[in-house]
Amino acid sequence: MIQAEQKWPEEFAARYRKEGYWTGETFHGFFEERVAEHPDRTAVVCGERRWSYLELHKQSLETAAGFLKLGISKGERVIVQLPNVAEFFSVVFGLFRIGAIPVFSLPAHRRTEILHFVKAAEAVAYVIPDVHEGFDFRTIAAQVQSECSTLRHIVVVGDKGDFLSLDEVVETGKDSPIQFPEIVASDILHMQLSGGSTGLSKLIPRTHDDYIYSFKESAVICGQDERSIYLGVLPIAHNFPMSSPGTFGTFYAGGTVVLSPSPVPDVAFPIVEKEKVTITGMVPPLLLIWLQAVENTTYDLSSLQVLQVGGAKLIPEVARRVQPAFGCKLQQVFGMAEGLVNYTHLDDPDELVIHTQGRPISPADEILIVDDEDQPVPQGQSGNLLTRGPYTIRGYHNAPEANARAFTADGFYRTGDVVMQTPEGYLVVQGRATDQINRGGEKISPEEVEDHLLAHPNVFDASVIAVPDEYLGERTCAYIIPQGEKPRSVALKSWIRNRGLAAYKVPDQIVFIDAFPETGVGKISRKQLRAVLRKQLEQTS
Ligand code: AMP
Ligand code: DBH
Repeated sequence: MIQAEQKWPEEFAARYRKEGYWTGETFHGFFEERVAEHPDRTAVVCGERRWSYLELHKQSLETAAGFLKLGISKGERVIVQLPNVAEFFSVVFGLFRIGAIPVFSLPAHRRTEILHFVKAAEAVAYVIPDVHEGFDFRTIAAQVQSECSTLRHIVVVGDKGDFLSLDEVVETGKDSPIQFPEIVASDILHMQLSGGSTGLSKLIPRTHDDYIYSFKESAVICGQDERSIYLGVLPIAHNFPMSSPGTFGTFYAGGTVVLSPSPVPDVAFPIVEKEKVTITGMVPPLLLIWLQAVENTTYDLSSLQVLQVGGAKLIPEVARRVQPAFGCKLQQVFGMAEGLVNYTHLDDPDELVIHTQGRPISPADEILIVDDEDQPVPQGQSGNLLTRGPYTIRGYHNAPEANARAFTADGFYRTGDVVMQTPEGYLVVQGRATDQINRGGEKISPEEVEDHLLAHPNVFDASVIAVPDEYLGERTCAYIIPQGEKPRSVALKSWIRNRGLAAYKVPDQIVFIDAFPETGVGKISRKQLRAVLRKQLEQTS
C-alpha cells in the first residue's frame, strides 16, 4: 500500500530509529497516554462546547467504530473538508484509529479541486460540513459522487440532506465491541496537499513516525506544555496550524486547543481574552490586520506569549512591530507540508527573529543550497533549497513524473525555494525558483489557472504570473490574448469561479493584450513566457 518510491530507504529508516527520531509511537498510542494522564483536562474548545481529553477520545472511538461499520477499512482514503470545528478532531482521530487515511482539503476548495483529490486518492468517502460561510458543501458532494465511482460515502457534519450525518455514523459505532486494526508507526497517517507548482496539487503521504516526530519536536521548540492554549485561526487542516506545533503539537504537550471560526480580530480577539490563549499562528496578511486592530482593541490579549508567522515571507519592517504591539514573542516559521520546518527560537536575539525564517527542527535535517546545476553555492550566497530528513517525504503519492522532478536521485526534496543561510545556520527566504504564486500563504499553480482560462471560448492564450502586492506579498495577474469577442474581466473571473475553483485562484487582475512579447525564438514554453512577462512588468514599474 505504501509505494516503494515514497519510502525512506532502509538505511535511513534504521538511522532515524537508532538516533531516536522515530520512536515507533502511533498517534492513538500517544493520545491514549494523554487521556490516561489527564482525562478531565480540556482538549478542545469550540464556541460553547468544551471537550475534555476523555470526551474527545470517546467521540473519536465511536466515530472510528462507525466508520468501520460503514465498511471503511485500513489504508482507504477519505477526503476531509471541515472548517474549524471540534468534530474535525473526532473525525480525523477516528480515521487514524482504523488506519483509514484522511486527505486534508481546505474549506476554500470547490468542486474541481475536490474531484481531483477524490480521483488522485481514489477516495472512498468525503466528510463535509453542511453549510459553511454561506456555501452548501452538499452540492459539491452530489456532483462529485455522480462522477466518481470509488466514492461510496458522504458524511455530513450537521444537516445531512441526501447523505449520512456524522451523528448517524457515531450512533452506529456506540456500545458495540469493535476490533480495531493493528496500526504501526511506519503506516501512513494522513495526506496533505501540495501547493502545486506545475499543475494540480499532489498528495503528500505522512507516516506516524515522521509526523509525530515533527509536531512533538515543534512543541518543544515552541515552549508548549500542559498550560499551553493554542488558538486555531488558520484553517486547521493546513499543515502549519496542524503540526507546527499547531493543534497536534498542543495535544502532544497536553495543552488545550481553542478553535476560532474566523481569523478576523472581531471574532478572534474576544476568544483570546476569554480562553487566555497563549499561542497562535498566522500568515503575514492576517498579521497586518491583527496589528491594525490591536491598536484600538479593548480586549485583553495579555495572555499571548508567542505569535507565530509563516506560510509566506514576513518582511522585517512588519516583523519588528509584533513584540511592541502584542507584548509577546514573535516566532517566524518557514515550513512546507512536504516536511521541513524551520523556526526562530524563543530565546534568539531580536535581529535573528526579525530577519530570518529560522532553522530546521532537527539535527538530522540535511540542507543543501545549490545552483541550477545542483552544485553547492558558496556559504552565504543564495541558491535553491534541497532537503532530506526524518520528516521530509521521499515522494508524492502515485506521481512518478512529479517525483522525478521534485526529488533528486538521492532523495532530496527540491523545495522550489531560493534561500540563503546565515553563519548561525538560519535560513532567509529570498524567493522562489518555480512559478508557484504565494498569495499571502495560499499557494497557486499558474499552470492550473491558465488551463482553466484556456478553456474559455474567447481566450486564445493565457499566462498567469505573480505581481507584487503590498498586503498579500503577491497577487495574481492573468495576461490574456482574446479571440472573437473580448470577454469582460468580471465575466471571466466569475466564469473561472463557476468552474468550481477555490476563490483564491481566481486571478486578481486581468490584462488583455494583442500578442505575447516577441522573444525571437519562435514558440516558447509557458514558463519562459511567464519569465518574459515578469521582466517586462519589472521594467515598466
Ligand atoms: P506548501 O507547499 O503549500 O506546504 O507551502 C510551502 C511553501 O510556502 C514553502 O516552500 C515556501 O515557499 C512558502 N513558505 C512557507 N513559510 C514561509 C515563510 N516563513 N517565508 C517564506 N515562504 C514561506
Ligand atoms: O506554508 C506552509 O506550508 C507551512 C508554513 C509554516 C507549513 O506547512 C508549516 C509551517 O508546517
